[in-house]
Amino acid sequence: MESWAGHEVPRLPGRGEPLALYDSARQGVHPSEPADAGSMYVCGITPYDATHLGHAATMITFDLVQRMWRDAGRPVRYVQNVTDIDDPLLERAARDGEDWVVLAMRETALFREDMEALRIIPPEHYVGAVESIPDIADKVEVLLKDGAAYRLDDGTGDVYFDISATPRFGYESNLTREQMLEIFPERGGDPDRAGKRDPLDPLLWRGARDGEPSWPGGELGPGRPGWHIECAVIALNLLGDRIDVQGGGNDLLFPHHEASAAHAERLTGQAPFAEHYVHAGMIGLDGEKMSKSRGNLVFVSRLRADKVDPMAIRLALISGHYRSDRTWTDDLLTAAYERLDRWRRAAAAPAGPSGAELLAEVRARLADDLDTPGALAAADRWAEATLAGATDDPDAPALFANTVDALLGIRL
Ligand code: 5CA
Ligand code: ZN
Repeated sequence: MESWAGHEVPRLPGRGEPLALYDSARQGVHPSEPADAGSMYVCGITPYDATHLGHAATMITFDLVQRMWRDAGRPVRYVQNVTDIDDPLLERAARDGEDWVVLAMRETALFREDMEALRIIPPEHYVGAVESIPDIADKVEVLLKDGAAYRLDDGTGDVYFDISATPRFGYESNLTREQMLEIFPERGGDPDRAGKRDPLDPLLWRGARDGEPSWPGGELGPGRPGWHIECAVIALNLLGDRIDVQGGGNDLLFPHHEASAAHAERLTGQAPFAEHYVHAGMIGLDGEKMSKSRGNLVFVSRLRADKVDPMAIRLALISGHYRSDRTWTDDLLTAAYERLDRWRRAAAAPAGPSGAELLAEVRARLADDLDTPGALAAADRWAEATLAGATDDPDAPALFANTVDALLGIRL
């Protein structure tokens, strides 16, 4: 499907630093130095209640990865999906008496607008689950034939993945089986479904039901894809057997990314599927995770309609570290406006302290697992000295503006 429009990213002098990122599987910060192009798959929206600030924060996080790789001279291959068919989307459409296709199209269009406003560099491929159904059905068939999947014998046509088909199940999330069993039903899993070999086996293909949309599945029979196989197949098809970064919010640590990795690894015979499994923290409101089910959502489009500067939204969201769960408050936005104002005045100054040093510092902070609070502090120090009248470097204000534009996505 259509992605969104990109924008010019200024080129910075010299070469950026190699990026190190926290990998959930290895539970540590490790270099992410793709030999050639950096490949990244990010789990995108299920198109309803978009774009809330949690979605925005996660998309900004992976936008920073892309910016760092580019700055280090690497081309980037970036794929993002839209889960434009799944139970939660159908449930929301039914609740509101709306056609699910119309709901998905409208919300995806809104998401694209918000991404553009937030200056998120678009993915090379923006791919819907629906358009991927033939490919997904093919891969489910392969798993069935390979003995890694099984069909329930209750006449539904539902197909499940057998988690014992991979010896590594659990390596990505590092959760105990007890923890997995607790989380699984909270995140779309069905541990109590009769006929499954293991309660944690994830759904690969849901056989057609009356009143539900379905697609021809070849030998599988009509139905629609499960959630995890969607992301595994889209990533494999467009990025190859092994990717550098599998990204999303930390609500996807389990079962989504664990199961996607298991599917991909069984299909390719190669492990790990991703070099880095990178998870952004949850954005909350009033102490609770911002989520569709809780309904405590702040929308980017609502803020934009209220004439809030998207750059202030972006700056507010990156003022905390991407990995920490954090709370959205009006104070955060006020502080972001004050910072933007100081930065804009400093960028318009005739001179400032060394621009090269500022650039090196911002690069170094971001290269260390996207330390945005550290990068913002460095920019603040430079702006403060500039506003206090430092005159060392007449080229520094322009370089400062280009640095925060190229690396942080903040256009002054
Ligand atoms: N379509 C699936 C992924 S394949 C999905 O999780 N959709 S979503 O609309 O629920 O979320 C879209 C992206 O935003 C995911 O990467 C998810 O992890 C992330 N996300 C959802 N809620 C939050 C939140 N409160 N804070 C930060 N990120 C969030
Ligand atoms: Zn996904």
